[in-house]
Amino acid sequence: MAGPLKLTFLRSYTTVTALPHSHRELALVGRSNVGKSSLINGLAKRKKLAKTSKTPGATRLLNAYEVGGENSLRWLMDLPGYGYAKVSKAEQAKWSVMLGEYLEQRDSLVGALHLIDGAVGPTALDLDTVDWLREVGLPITFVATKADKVKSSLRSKRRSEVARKLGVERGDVLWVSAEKGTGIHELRAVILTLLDAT
Ligand SMILES: Nc1nc2c(ncn2[C@@H]2O[C@H](COP(=O)(O)OP(=O)(O)OP(=O)(O)O)[C@@H](O)[C@H]2O)c(=O)[nH]1
Ligand SMILES: [Mg+2]
Repeated sequence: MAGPLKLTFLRSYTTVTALPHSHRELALVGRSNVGKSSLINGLAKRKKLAKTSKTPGATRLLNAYEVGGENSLRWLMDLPGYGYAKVSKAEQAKWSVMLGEYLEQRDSLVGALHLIDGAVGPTALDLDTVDWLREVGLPITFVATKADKVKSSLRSKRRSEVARKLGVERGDVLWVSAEKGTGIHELRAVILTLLDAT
């Protein structure tokens, strides 16, 4: 079982070109409010490492967290969520350009952890994003969040449904709850393996 990840917040960046060198990097991708920042806190077992909020749009920049020791050059990136309707069109466009450039151009990026709200299931925008990530050729690890919000009687059916919509096998979606800690050990192990940090 993987214990809490040692995560250190490095800095926030506005553009991919401003990012310094890293060796291997993983990005948390997902709709605004899906639970990306909460997951960072859950992985580190710290409450206030990443800023979370009930109001979507809490994360507005590319936030770099170092995984493991100082200068491990293995990073986990907390990114702004997509699909937050309440910010202006201009602001949304700015974010999507920033995200797109980052995901397409970051050389050390080894994959995306694509978060899907387990209680809601994949939205049309999630599925568009999956298509786009597949086109870019970025390996995707699917993580269904907020597992605690799915009634236990519905869980099995929901797992199959979510996987089917994403076009993967049931076992290819990792179900987690940042609130209850479900699946977090497994996700830590997956992250360490992908970052070659074990
Ligand atoms: N029940 C439950 N709620 C959760 C869980 N994870 C996150 N939330 C709630 O979902 C809301 C959004 O969480 P964030 O972690 O801020 O979401 P985000 O994806 O970082 O959002 P943006 O920064 O806006 O893109 C908060 O109110 C969290 O408390 C979970 O595992 N279970
Ligand atoms: Mg956030």
